[in-house]
Amino acid sequence: MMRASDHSPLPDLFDATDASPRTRTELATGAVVLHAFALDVDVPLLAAIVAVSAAAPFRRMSTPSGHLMSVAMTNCGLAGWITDARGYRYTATDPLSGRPWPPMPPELSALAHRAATSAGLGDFNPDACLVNRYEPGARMSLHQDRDERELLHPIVSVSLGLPARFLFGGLARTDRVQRVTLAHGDVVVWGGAARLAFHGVDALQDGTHPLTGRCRINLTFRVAR
Ligand code: MD6
Ligand code: FE
Repeated sequence: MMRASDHSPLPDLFDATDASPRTRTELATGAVVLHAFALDVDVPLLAAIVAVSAAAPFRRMSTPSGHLMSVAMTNCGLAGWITDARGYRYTATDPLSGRPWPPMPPELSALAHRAATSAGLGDFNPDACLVNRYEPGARMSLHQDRDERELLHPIVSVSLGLPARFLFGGLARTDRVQRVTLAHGDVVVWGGAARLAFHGVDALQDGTHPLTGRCRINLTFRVAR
């Protein structure tokens, strides 16, 4: 007997022609996980990230309160997100080099645009891509993304490498938190009423991924300015 979990071509054909609930998880109104959406471009995405990090290396930044973040970061695009003693903000240049952040590789912006369209969140043209690298034990505490000028644009988030448990709460820090596993190739598109939802990432479990090794890479695309 054929089941949806068998590797027959039939389920994929259906996936291509309807918004199958099997391939999407709605976290809230305006926030959806597109499972495996980036799987067909994982190798070119990772190659582009290697090139970006050769020009603007991953580094651990300090929060305004002086804590070193466990996640290492870099950026590409016209604007890059940073944090230091002066606060959280977007800059046009990499403070390590004084040079502009590397341009956003077209395969990255194309994927982000395609994901926002697929989620029904419109014509998305990001100017910022924050690249997060998690090694085992690295985590991101509960936060809101509110450093962008216009909060009406969605955010597109791409997960590559080791899986992580993503925490998704509500508009108040104390609201109940849902946990969802983000696996290699999963894309979260989020905007509208959910744009200011609190969220975070549990400490990364140790493991080895065939493409990234012992880490998880997350890309978040935004319209920052
Ligand atoms: C991460 N993501 O998944 C961290 N923020 O590693 C985020 O902080 C995030 O995935 C806003 C929208 C989507 C996200
Ligand atoms: Fe965030």
